[in-house]
Amino acid sequence: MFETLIDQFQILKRKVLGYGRVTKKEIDEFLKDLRITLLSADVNYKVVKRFINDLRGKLEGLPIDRSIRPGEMILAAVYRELVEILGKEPAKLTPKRSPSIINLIGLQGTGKTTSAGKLAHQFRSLQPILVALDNKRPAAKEQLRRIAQRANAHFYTSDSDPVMIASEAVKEAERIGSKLIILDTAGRLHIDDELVIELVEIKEKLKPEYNIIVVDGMTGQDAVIQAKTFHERVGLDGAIITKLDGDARGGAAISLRSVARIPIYYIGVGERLDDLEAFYPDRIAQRILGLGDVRTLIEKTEPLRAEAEVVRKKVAKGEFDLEDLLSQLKAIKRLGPIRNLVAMIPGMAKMDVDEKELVRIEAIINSMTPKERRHPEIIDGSRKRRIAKGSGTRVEDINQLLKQYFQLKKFMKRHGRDLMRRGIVIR
Ligand SMILES: Nc1nc2c(ncn2[C@@H]2O[C@H](COP(=O)(O)OP(=O)(O)O)[C@@H](O)[C@H]2O)c(=O)[nH]1
Ligand SMILES: [Mg+2]
Repeated sequence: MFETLIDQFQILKRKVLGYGRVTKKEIDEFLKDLRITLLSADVNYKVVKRFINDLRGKLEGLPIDRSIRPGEMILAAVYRELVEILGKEPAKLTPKRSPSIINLIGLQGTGKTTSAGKLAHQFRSLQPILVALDNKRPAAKEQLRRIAQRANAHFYTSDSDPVMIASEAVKEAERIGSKLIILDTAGRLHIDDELVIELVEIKEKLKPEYNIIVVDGMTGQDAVIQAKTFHERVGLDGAIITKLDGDARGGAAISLRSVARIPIYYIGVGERLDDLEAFYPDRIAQRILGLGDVRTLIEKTEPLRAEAEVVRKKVAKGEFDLEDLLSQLKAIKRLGPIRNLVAMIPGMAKMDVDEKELVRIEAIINSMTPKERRHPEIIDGSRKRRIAKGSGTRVEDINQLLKQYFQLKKFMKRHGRDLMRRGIVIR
């Protein structure tokens, strides 16, 4: 499962972790690779488009810190976005009513009957009863009977029409003390009106607690379309995606949530009764990204992300002080966007190219007291001489830095918000 993505991400990761700094060029290149990776895993193209767009916005605002490689920040952002697209919080199937009814819906061969057995096994403490509603295919009923036997579950069927069989099963459940009724409905090769009418009727008469579509993950985008169509025509509470053990790409699992807009409860990963896994967006994202320690990465990057947001707002309003400027300057070596920005400011172009200049500015600011950094306007002649001495520079250098700072501040006050809106980020 997800082998295609896991392999591709290994390559992408190696590349991205090698980035010394991240400019628009690297971001563009990375997103292009990522796009191809997702498409080749059969992720729905609309989902890919949204994924890339959202991610671009986040990457352009990436916080910078010396202790974290830019590539790590990128991967953390990808991870967050992936969790988001997979549904963020895990959807839990928890039968509460007594008896509760789980109604399994889906086309033929998707794995309904198999999944019915898996659910019976999963919820064995509720003494489930499996109910065969497929009157068209006697073999289907026989298959469920055998699976019920294997799962040690009750079994019920009759020759009545499907809605009647289900109602009879409710009575049977009450009689034998079963707290969970699992309906294995008829499947078809295609979604047709007759099937939809039957399913809607079952829904209205029995009011199942969960109406769940079972789709075959190996059919990729077909599975996603089925979920969407059944949801539109019948109304669903969630999905089970089966046969993901056989699908190396896993595009259905990644797209379904955001295309069909229903949660994924479980994935089927084999033919045995216990080959059913709860669907945890964060664990899936971790599996795909191959980051065993993705949690550590997130813990490491999260505070930074929050802090960067604060600085970003300060800068945008032109409210930054020399302390902020210092941290921004430290980032310059790594970051492209600030170069672009700085180059636009009259008299600031020099700061862009000269790395030695950066070192000097750093030394100057380091020689200031915290109060001076926060309120550069208090720096008078004698303070300038002291700072120059402390940093091994000349008073002219101090004057020039302060002039640049006040210019930048004025500039940002006037244009900061606009620049941010246009996606030019200074940090
Ligand atoms: N590998 C694998 N096979 C599955 C899975 N779920 C179902 N199958 C197989 O898919 C086939 C069709 O399943 P079945 O439950 O009869 O589908 P139904 O027509 O929807 O009831 C059977 O051969 C199952 O053993 C799964 O998660 N993984
Ligand atoms: Mg079946």
